[in-house]
Amino acid sequence: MKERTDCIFCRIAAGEIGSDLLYQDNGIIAFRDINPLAPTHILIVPRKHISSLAELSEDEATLTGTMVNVANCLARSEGIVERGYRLVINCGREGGQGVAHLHMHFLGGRQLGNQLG
Ligand code: DGP
Repeated sequence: MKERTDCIFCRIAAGEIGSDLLYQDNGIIAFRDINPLAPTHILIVPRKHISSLAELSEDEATLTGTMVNVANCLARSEGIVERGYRLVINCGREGGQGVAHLHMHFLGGRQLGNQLG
């Protein structure tokens, strides 16, 4: 799969940059966030370079469901499936997206606040 040499998540997916990898298959990788906002903070990332949710084509939309499946598996392996967790996808500048490669945040392990915005 062609990765972007200027994209940090493509480089992590290619194994060029180390990460605390928790899951990988042909399409998805998951690794711990370098700047965790909760005891469990994992990034679920498609290997394919898609710059944001807004760039996801109709054909690729099922990828988000696959990412949710990975999140549910991680919730079990992290032992927090009963306590609960939160999935977040930031999209674009006003959506708070910093890294221009589609990713889902998996947050858990503490009581998360009610405020979303
Ligand atoms: P966002 O703001 O939604 O684009 O979140 C990007 C997240 O990516 C942010 O929480 C920090 C994380 N991150 C950035 N660079 C790296 C890295 O090199 N390694 C890891 N593990 N996480 C990173």
